[in-house]
Amino acid sequence: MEFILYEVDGAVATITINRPKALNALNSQVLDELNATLDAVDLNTVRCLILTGAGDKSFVAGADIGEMSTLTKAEGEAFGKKGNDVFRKLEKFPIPVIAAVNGFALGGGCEISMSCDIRICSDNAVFGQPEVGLGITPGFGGTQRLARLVSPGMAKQLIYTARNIKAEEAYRIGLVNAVYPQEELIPAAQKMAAGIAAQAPIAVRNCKKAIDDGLQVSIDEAIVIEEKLFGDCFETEDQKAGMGNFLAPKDQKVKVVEFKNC
Ligand code: DAK
Repeated sequence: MEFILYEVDGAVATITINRPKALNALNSQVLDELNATLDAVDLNTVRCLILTGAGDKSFVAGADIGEMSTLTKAEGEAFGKKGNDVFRKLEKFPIPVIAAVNGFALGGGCEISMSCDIRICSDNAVFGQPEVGLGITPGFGGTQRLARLVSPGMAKQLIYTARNIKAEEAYRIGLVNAVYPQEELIPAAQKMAAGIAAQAPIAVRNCKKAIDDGLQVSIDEAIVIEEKLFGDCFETEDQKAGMGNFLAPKDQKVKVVEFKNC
């Protein structure tokens, strides 16, 4: 891999988009490598994923404008599909994905962060959808995910004006969950990921699925989705271990249940 770094530390894996000379802009090769990296994640051991960018200036400064500038209509569509397929894979990834946004998250950069379950950022982070200034609409789901994450009115304002916002404003409108000094961002992401990885993995996956699938349907249908995924947990050893530990006599309880992911 030329542009993707992949590291595993216990049950937490980190994917770093590593193209700092172009501020980690997404070209076709980055998208292909990201796709292959996601396919190769060992879901038997990895329970939470962190996505970040190399360096301390940029998470992802968007789709590669140089590559895009010469695309024909058909090539533009193919590029859009490639990106959307990877972003959707990330969004539907069975385990939680935390975006650790370490600088610019513009255009496709903002969009890829919104395909993750949780966003935290450094204090120098800048978010924005500048596409209308380039003569295009957001193409990797920005119009859809931003409106769902913040509000339609706020998303429309940001997208129509192409205005970039800093970390504090992103926090205020609910686009990110927390802001950290740059050097504390990755440790904070790792701590959060480890906290997630320590929980019963099947239950965590089912929570992700329940929230994501439930948001697409009516509340009545969503509750049925939750019921099903709740029920599924009762077939697992982890449910027996978790509840067994709660019910065990005080002197036999363990502080941390070691969930086996089965
Ligand atoms: N693409 C390619 N190269 C980029 C880049 C990008 N998006 N962003 C930065 N770079 C490169 C610069 O060209 C420069 O390269 P060299 O000149 O050194 O070779 C290097 O990174 C450093 O950038 P700067 O010199 O510009 O650094 P500054 O600190 O001065 O400025 C900046 C940082 C982030 C404010 C600035 O680089 C900037 O404005 N970058 C562009 C940000 C942007 O507009 N991003 C949105 C791109 S549009 C689609 C699907 C999706 C999309 C489109 C279509 N379809 C469905 C077909 C997505 C579109 C986008 O993401």
